[in-house]
Amino acid sequence: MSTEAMNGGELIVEHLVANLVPYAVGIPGHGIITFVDALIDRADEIGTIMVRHEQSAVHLADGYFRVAGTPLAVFTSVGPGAVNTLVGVATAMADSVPVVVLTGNCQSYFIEKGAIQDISFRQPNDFANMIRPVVKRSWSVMNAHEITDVMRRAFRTALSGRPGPVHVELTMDVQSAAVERPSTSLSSNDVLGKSYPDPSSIERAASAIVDARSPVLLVGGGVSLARAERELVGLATHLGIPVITTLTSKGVIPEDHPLNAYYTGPKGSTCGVKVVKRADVLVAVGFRFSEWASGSYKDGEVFSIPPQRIVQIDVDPNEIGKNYPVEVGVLGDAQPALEMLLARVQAMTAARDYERTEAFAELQTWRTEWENLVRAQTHEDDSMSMSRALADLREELPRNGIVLTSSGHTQGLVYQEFPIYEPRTHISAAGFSTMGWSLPAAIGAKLAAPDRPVVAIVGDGDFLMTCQELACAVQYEIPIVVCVMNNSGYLSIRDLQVALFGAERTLVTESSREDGTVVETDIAALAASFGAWSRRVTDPAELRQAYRDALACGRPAVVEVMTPREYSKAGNALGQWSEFPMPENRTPLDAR
Ligand SMILES: Cc1ncc(C[n+]2csc(CCOP(=O)(O)OP(=O)(O)O)c2C)c(N)n1
Ligand SMILES: [Mg+2]
Repeated sequence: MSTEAMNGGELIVEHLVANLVPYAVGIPGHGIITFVDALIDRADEIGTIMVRHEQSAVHLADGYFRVAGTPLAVFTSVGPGAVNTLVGVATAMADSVPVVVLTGNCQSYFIEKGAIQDISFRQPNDFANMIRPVVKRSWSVMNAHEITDVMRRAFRTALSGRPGPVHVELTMDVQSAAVERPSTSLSSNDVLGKSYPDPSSIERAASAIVDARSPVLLVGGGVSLARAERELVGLATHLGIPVITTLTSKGVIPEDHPLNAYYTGPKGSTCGVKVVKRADVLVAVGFRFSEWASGSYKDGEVFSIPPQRIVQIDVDPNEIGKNYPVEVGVLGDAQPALEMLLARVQAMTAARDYERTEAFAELQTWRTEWENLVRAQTHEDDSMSMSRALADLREELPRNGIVLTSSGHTQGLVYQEFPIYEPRTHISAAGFSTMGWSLPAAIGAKLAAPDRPVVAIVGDGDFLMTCQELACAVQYEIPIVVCVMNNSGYLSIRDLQVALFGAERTLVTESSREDGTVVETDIAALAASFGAWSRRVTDPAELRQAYRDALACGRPAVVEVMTPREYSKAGNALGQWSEFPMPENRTPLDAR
């Protein structure tokens, strides 16, 4: 391709187009306006989406990636617009989701002089310092001739190894400077390959697994990200290994598969904990031994290492052996690693007739035991509850429907109670549990999967943090469904206050006046004001019709479910957080 003159903004758009980025999402301002102008002429190749808050732009891109597997670009102006991305970027970082964030900057020659919205309070150009801890890498482009090198590095960094968000800051003069279009390809896709593990580590892992008396697969978000579900289920079924999943991997093996062993940890499942305790070898794949999955790292609570031994596969060397000593470490992408592992295991031993074993029968007993506990909660009686509302939603949602959660009671309840059957149909702000994530992320998920129903399941507090993005969904006619469990408050935290400190010690968690009267937001009316379809449901008998109508209406839709406020009917009885540092002068409630 020949070189041609263009401006910096146009060259950046050229990079996005070459990397097949389908949408640029954001809010313009003077600091990014030349880049935005360059998008106009490329509208056939890259779409644009206007959001109502920059945090939502990143969440939207995050939701898109988790379903589509390819990144979007986010753009913001300088100053507050850029700073507004931080929660979004941190959320993406916590779950290893790539997003390319472009923020504007003032003129390079005005940095530190007092230019409008410049962030140079303590050091020049400090926004990069703000965002650095929550991105894989940040670049401040001060000269237009750096654009191509930086954009190439940005895409490669975001997408290679353990993926994650990256940041590129562009001064106003960089965007408007004359540059030449490079004659070489701008696409990063043709240079990136998967990280293959060392075959000798695969050999050792295969031996450890084949020789194990009772192995268990601990599967984390790395398997969802690598789309390695086929290889995972292949390995599990060849040897009859139970599979434990997490918030980021729920559904990589269908939850009605007999080898699915649900979740570990006190906020996981009884089944998962029993399966893990029985195991001698823990095969962790893209699994970071988080606090919840590990039972707050208390020896014997979930894991006992040693005597339990670990085979750990991860694309990030920092994860291998981070929390527990590892017998075999395999450094590599979960997809090729599991593929190679399966091939070695198949060469070492024939498929095992696991369905006749005692261990399998035990697993089925434990699965049923857990499913009965869940059923007791979802079908306790005929009254309204979050669990009941979720069970009815599951009945109306096809197996390939996508649900999103972010925080509060809904995140835990959907994790524990809502059966998921296909990979990446349960997507959650797992590591950061960010209120406000689900609604904008659902818009992104729906863009990635326009033919499947997409439902954000949120509490009222979660919804009210980003509800303005209903305007975005209405503007672009993106028919997401938002199911809001309205209990007028931050009741999961209120319930924590009650559980730890007592019923009389709740504060700033209930939306009520001093005299106790509840201040209720009419969420259905609020949704209607944005132009969305909406319905408030108080009678549980009307839930299923409301979901049916919302899913069929073809517009952005909000089902507001009025759920109980009393402790403990408000939330979840299926397990609690096991490690809370009580104030030393207080006794936990249950010990009083
Ligand atoms: C941005 C953000 N702020 C604060 C928290 C801490 N937090 C976790 S759950 C929660 C309450 C959520 O309220 P709501 O969405 O109404 O759900 P509910 O607890 O009532 O089920 C809070 C404040 C958080 N996770 N994210
Ligand atoms: Mg609430």
